[in-house]
Amino acid sequence: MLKSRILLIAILISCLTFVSCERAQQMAGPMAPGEDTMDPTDMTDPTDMTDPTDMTDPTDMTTGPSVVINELMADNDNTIADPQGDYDDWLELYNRTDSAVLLTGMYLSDKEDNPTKWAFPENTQIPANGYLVVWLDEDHDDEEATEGLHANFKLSKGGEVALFVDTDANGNQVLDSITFGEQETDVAFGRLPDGTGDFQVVAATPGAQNMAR
Ligand SMILES: [Ca+2]
Ligand SMILES: [Ca+2]
Ligand SMILES: [Ca+2]
Repeated sequence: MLKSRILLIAILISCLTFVSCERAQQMAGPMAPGEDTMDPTDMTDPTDMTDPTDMTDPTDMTTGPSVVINELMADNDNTIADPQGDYDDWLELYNRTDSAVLLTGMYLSDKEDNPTKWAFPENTQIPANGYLVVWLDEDHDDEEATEGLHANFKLSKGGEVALFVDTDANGNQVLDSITFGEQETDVAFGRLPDGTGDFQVVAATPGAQNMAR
């Protein structure tokens, strides 16, 4: 009688140990190659596993800037109006990460010799995996233009450069730049796919996922 009780207890303990080991393995989950095991957001955000950009090229998410220039239009005639109703040049940024990024202390410019031409207003944020459109219309001082972000330069239809710049103790750091040639009216130029692809002619999608034209 005592022997069978001891045996029963032994079986129970081994069962419990087995179950808790299984649990621990399940909770750890399968690791994608190259995934950062120390990143707490990977553990808490279940969407990480279904995001195709994470699966196809995880290295792009951990190297290079968090936010990149994603799309631009240098000659907007009737594609999209700004909040004041004007058809102006625009540029779209894309946040490649699963966290919101604060753009305080960062700049946009169209001049390599003046990379800090336009500063993002304090506390400007770009949401996780989100987009931010800046109107390049020189309406930065326009008292009517309170809605939307308005930079102090435009883009040339004939082609030029757009820079996205950060500043730190070492000076200015160009996070991303795109040099583009002559642009067609109402034709957007952007990365395909978002955030990582090469710039090419795309369907205009300001503030949304880039799409083939
Ligand atoms: Ca223009
Ligand atoms: Ca405007
Ligand atoms: Ca877009």
